[in-house]
Amino acid sequence: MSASTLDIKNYMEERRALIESALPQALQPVCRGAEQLFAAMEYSLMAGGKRLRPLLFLAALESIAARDESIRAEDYLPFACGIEMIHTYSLIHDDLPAMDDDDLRRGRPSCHKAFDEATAILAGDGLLTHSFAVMLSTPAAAERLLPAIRLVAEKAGIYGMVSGQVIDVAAEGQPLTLQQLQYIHSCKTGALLQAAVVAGGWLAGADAVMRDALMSYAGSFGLAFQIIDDILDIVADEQTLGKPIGSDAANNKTTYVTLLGLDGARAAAAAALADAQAALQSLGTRGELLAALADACLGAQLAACR
Ligand code: GRG
Repeated sequence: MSASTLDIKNYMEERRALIESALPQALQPVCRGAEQLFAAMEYSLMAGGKRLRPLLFLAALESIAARDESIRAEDYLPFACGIEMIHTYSLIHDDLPAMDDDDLRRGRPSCHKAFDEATAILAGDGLLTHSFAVMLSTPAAAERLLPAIRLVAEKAGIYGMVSGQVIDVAAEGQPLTLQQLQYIHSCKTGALLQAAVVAGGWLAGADAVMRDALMSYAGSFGLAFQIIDDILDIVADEQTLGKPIGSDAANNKTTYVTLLGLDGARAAAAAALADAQAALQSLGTRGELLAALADACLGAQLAACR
């Protein structure tokens, strides 16, 4: 294993540990009479996801901050946690019977199975709403914090994930072109990844050129991530994935694999990963951490897609 591989693994482990210890604090104190709601929020939030979005957020923050020692990852954990809370809410709602109707998530019963449907809906609502209070508690200057939060609100909401989900649900059972599929996923999955990365940039003082590079990196990262997710839905097993496999086919969904075949989907994922790396070029050495993260997260998964 090369030195740089070792470094990125250490980086990811250390940042993940920070995120894991900060997350439960975001749901304190418990509101009297709403113990079941808090239990459901904590159940889903602490179920052991990969913490990809907060990791990307911290990596972008630290990359742009470069040698500015006044920017320490520890101080930005509230923002990182808020992003993970939004992601977790989206998974809870996505699993509901009215949406994907999945019984398993992150290796255990989905929220509405472990609790009940009303509690799961409200746990999602609670995580989403409270995420903004948590992000606003980040000790950063308002001129950096507010645009970052606004970006998250737009990309997680009606100008990103929520609209992507609506279009996806409406398209169920209908054949889609590659272009339509890419549009849906750029909203549904890519937008929150973009928000995480570019918000990290905003908070570290990235200028417009840097933010463009980060946006483009995260867009391509999201595309590769989604194509790999489609491939894994076919080639992985339920235990590795922590959720049912074959759910795309069962839901009659057009995927990158149905449109391109397995080999074509692998090639498209590799091309998107290369685009993500290329987008970082204008950042020079500031792009190295994000490039290594893309390789560690996506390159490794892609290699496992055999
Ligand atoms: C309900 C508004 C609303 C939106 C839901 C993100 C989403 C939109 C649905 C998730 C459906 C899905 C399985 C999409 C594929 C890509 C994806 C987002 C996978 C889950 O993200 P990971 O792999 O999960 O980062 P962990 O559990 O590791 O955090």
